Amino acid sequence: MAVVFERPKSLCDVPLHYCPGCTHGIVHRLVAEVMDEMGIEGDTVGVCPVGCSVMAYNYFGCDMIEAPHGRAPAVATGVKRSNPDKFVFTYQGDGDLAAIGTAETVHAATRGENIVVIFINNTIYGMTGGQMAPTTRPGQVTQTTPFGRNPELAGYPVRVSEMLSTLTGVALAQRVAVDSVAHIREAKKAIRKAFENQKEKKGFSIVEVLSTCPTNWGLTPTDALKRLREEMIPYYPLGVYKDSVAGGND
Ligand SMILES: Cc1ncc(C[n+]2csc(CCOP(=O)(O)OP(=O)(O)O)c2C)c(N)n1
Ligand code: SF4
Repeated sequence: MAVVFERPKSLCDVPLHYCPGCTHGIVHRLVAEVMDEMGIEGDTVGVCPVGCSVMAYNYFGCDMIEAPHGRAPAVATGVKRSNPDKFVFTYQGDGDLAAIGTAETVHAATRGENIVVIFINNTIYGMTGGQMAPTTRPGQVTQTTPFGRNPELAGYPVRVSEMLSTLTGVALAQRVAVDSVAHIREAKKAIRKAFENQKEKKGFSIVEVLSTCPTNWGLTPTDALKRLREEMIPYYPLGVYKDSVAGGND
């Protein structure tokens, strides 16, 4: 019988610990499919964050390192510089990348480190119980903003792709989403492009993936996807913010 669907080789055959309906699993699969297609599983080092994806080292079949507290781009820098022939990627949530690790992210990007950053923006601190993240939208209810995020008190969200797109060292800054099959396909293309950029030594490539956290949003998986589509995408428009290869803003 023809096989029409199977687990990518680069994804370990173990149950994921993510909550039902969480889209971390979809993004894991896309990264693993790209590694399979490029045949690079044995030549890739992934760097994990703090946050719900802390245990991604149990799920990807390539070599993995854990980098606590937002330091993933710094660790990835060291790995890549000492092993320039390896593919190196980080996998980070918005608390890890855009709060605890803002400095590491911005400076790795501005140095043009030849790494891939997979950035999961679910607008909340998932692992620690749903506190406000830098990416929490104005008005969004979280554990620490029970009346909705008030920009007068908490400031405005960080738009990571837009911000990084202004930096010369960045080769690719693209925002995608995983709320529909069409968007998941686009997300995979962006991840593939980021890894191809690394192969061609183009510099820093970030793919921001708008994702769900049904548990801390207090929504069913279906309603979480609806929120992603109807509330998050209008606030965080999808698209390529910088593509130096295709004649971006440098
Ligand atoms: C400096 C510091 N502050 C707070 C924490 C606690 N902490 C661990 S994970 C996490 C939230 C991570 O959220 P995010 O990166 O958005 O990932 P998610 O769990 O949503 O996938 C926090 C606040 C920490 N580890 N270090
Ligand atoms: S808490 Fe949120 S981000 Fe974490 S696994 Fe559950 S649904 Fe996913």
